[in-house]
Amino acid sequence: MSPTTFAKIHTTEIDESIEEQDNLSQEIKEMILSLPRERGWRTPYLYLFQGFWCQPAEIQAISTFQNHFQAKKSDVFVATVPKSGTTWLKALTFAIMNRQNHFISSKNHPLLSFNPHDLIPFIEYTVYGKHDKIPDLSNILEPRLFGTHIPFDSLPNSIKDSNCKIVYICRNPFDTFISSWCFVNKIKPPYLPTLNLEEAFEMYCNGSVGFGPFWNHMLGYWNESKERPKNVLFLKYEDMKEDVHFHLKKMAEFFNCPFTLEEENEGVVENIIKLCSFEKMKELEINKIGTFGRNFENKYLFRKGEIGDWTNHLSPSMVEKLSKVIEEKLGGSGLKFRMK
Ligand code: PAP
Repeated sequence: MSPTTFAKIHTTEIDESIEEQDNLSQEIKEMILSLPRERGWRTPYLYLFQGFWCQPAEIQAISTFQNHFQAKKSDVFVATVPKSGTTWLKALTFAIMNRQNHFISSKNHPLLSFNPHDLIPFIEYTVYGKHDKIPDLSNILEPRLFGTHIPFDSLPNSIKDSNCKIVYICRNPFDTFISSWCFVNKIKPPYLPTLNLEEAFEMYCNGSVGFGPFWNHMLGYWNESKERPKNVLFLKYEDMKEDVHFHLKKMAEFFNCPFTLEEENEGVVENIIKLCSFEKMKELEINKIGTFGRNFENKYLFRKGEIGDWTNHLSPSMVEKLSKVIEEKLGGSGLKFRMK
């Protein structure tokens, strides 16, 4: 199907396609049909729900989550802009939080046989991803670890009012865009056309990308991290790449489980860094052949893992345009990125 054919789909066909989705409740179907929509990157449409763009199944899951989730003060959330280091941050968080049960140097460490997305499940795909069913979370061992791409404002009050911890990562928008564009072209369903770079770029700059606009996503967590630094830790991919040792210790302190001197002397910090490194994770069998979420291949989560790959893809006019968007939307916030 060509991009122009998408534009020509008649409204009644869209309505019918929503009606046919048996993973949506009637109430959600009706609500979705009233929302603004744009062409999606890897689905026919994205819908503007509570100020951010997402897919119908995500809207169903997020609504159930908002209506039913009860936070516990020991809960930990790994919150991210898609393609900004989620897999890495989940691996580091899991390794830090479970280091008493799973020794980092053990040959049986779960990170050697599971992808981080399986160890820290996504709220909107895994935990609440089954139609409108309310999952029983009472048997999960504490501290419970969850992942999410949901913007801060749309997290349930039960999380905002509790003392639980949210660790957030984002990445310079140039690299995030290229990483997203490459990923979507790998995992999109075969009936959708290849996502053209220029077209995807326009959508990204307009904010219409999953969980976007990216600036609102970042600012939501950025502002909250300033207000409640004990509850929201704001990290950047580039800072982590530059000094992962420092940030790993910062994370452990934030989670109230700092590394002891003994652990440091035994090399625990260094061993976590190695276990979760791009090179190590990319070479694991599970990450070469396994799948996650909706049958996406794990191998596509590990592409280059570099800062500045965008210089190989974007034209000078694209760089100028996105730089202007960044300046306009984030300029006054104090939030800055290393670009390469
Ligand atoms: P997700 O939102 O689909 O979960 P996410 O993990 O946030 O994806 O982002 C993937 C990016 O993180 C990829 O970047 P790239 O496309 O520019 O290469 C991926 O390579 C990078 N990445 C994955 N694991 C690691 C890691 N252990 N260390 C550093 N970067 C990583």
